[in-house]
Amino acid sequence: MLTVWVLVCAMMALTRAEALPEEKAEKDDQAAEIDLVARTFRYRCPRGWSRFNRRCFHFVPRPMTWAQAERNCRSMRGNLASVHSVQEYHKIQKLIMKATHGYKPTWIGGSDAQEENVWLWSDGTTFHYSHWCRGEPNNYFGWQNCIQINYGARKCWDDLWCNRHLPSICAKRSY
Ligand SMILES: [Ca+2]
Ligand SMILES: [Ca+2]
Repeated sequence: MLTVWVLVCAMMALTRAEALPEEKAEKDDQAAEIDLVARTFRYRCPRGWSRFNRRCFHFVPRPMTWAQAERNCRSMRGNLASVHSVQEYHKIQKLIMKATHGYKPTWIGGSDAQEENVWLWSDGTTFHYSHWCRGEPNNYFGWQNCIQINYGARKCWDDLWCNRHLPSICAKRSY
């Protein structure tokens, strides 16, 4: 008798599950969310991002203008990377080397577009560290307001025209 009752219950549950596909979708969403949380706590950065000094960094190979690159980072809840030490700079260079097998010129989040020679990071942090190449920033022809890294033989920083198309580095806080 008990067996029959269990069978009936199971069948009812099955029928119900079939009748309510939204409920199944909701369960799938929950499973995905649990999976995401598990992965987050394991890696502390989303997939494809590398952790360093409590931040996650991500190289974007597609060439874009500086503003497009910043907007693209924001769509992933980040900003173009700010850089605060030579260790961070080397970490970013390593990421680029790993992705491109070279030291490709790449946008980071510094610009002096608001006021000439007042450098600001797009993530709002203080601009205290820099790695300028000799003779840079030179604001060449008066319109160079965005920072490219890996410039020249010394792979240092240069101010460049913001409408040039370069790969970019995004950053956001790790969990
Ligand atoms: Ca400038
Ligand atoms: Ca320059």
